[in-house]
Amino acid sequence: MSNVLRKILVTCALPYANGSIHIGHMLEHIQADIWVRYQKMLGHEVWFVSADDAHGTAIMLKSEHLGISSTDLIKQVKKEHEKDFLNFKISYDNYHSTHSIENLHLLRKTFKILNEKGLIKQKKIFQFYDNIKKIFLPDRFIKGRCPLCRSENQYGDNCEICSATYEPIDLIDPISVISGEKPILKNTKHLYFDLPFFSHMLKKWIYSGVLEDSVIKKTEEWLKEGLKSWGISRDAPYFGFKIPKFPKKYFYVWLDAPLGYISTFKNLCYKNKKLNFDKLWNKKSNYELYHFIGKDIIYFHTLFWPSILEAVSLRKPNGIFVHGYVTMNGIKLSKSRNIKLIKARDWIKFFDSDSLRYYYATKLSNKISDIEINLEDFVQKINSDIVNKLVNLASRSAGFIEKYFNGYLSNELSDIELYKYFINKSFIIQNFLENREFHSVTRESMRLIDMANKYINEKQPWKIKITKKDNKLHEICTMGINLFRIVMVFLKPILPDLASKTESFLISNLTWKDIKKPLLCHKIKKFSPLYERINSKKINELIHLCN
Ligand code: NOT
Ligand code: ZN
Repeated sequence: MSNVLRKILVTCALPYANGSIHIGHMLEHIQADIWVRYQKMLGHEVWFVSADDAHGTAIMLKSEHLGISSTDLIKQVKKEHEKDFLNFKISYDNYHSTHSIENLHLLRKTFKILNEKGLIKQKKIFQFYDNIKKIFLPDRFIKGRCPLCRSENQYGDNCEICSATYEPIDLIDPISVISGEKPILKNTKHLYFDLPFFSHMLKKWIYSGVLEDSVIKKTEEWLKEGLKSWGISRDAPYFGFKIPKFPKKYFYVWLDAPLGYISTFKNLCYKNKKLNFDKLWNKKSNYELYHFIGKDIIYFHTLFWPSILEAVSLRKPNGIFVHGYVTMNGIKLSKSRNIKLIKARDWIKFFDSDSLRYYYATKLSNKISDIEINLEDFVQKINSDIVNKLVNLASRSAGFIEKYFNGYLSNELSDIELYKYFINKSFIIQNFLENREFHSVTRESMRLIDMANKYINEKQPWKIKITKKDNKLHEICTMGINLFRIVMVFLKPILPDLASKTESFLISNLTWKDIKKPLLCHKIKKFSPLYERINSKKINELIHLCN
């Protein structure tokens, strides 16, 4: 690994401000946070930001339903989201909102440039309209049978059963989700962004090393089908930013949402005067930019987003890191379907944050395959890996250090070769962390911990009599503590709470550069349990609360 210090901006997709963060959302924030913590540990300059995605029909309807204003709703929701992320130790440097002054200015500026470059066209279209609620219906508010496979209950834009994409007009027996009535077709005028203009650029860009193969494949399919111009306006009533000189029309939420990445950084620049906005976003920037997203929004990030950036002459991302859906008992924890979801704030009442972070890490890779949560498996895995293996190694060694050696580690290790073997694993673990192969980090760490525990078992320290001349017991237990310390450095980005308790127990910080030198002749604290076993009874209590 080179010693060159990198400058990096990392984002997570912006959560909608119309509901709570559930543990399905949390996957992405945990995944990105592990990567960010790792980069920060190496000393790189990393900025980690996200924001609430605060506009759109869903938010407007939700606030109406609650009898409060949309601005009040998004304020409340933002507070709740921020608390959730704090609870799961997601280390955002800035968490902002797309309903912000920075985003409004940026949106207007962007729109002006797009207009001046002739990239915005007007079109008259027919669109589904709910004549009872007096509102044009977004694709997600129309349901019907899929025109291709005829599955029932499919949204107006795509079929979740056969993955077909289509126009709402193509749906068989369409129904308004808002009133439950059959919508009418009504004509209206809208603004369109000339996406096809960027086809050539995109066809090159997707091969520039930014995307994983499976994501390239998906994008290739869309490009092959041919791009269509993209509607960026919506009719009133809508909650969002108004379009200048286009009465009763609003910017579509999907135009101002990605701009939220930029405006959130802009807002961070106000808070941190050392940061320079242009240095990061100009085309020759030496900052790296990475977006963590779910596979449901690949389209927006591999087609629209690079095109908008190209149009306004800003830099493009260096990587788009896509994860799969979280499923529970095989069911997708989707953001829009109305199934019972476990909210982050409920989860945290029963389990600590490290446990979910660890469990997700054992399943995360850089592939877009789905991630299955099984609550029994979760409890079993945490107790087995963290309690029985990892923390056990520390506790069994620390007992002797405390009892016979006044809390001091010996001045030599019992097995230097084994110590070196562990240290030599740093390289491969760093590679796994860099490439987001977190499941391999946990697997390899547990393999090492098993080796360390086996070593202690074989040496049977409990059978050793201590004599003044013989340091064997002291050195074996010091060995145990030192091997624990190495693995805790590997796991620190995944387990921030356990890592900070470990640092206080060892009276030493967990850093990559320091582990090359073992902790010797060093006083450690009296051992107090670093992690509490989790109880499978809590699963039922949690499920009960969520129902
Ligand atoms: N609120 C959206 C979602 O799917 C994500 C917006 C991300 C911003 O939850 N995007 N871009 N491009
Ligand atoms: Zn279908």
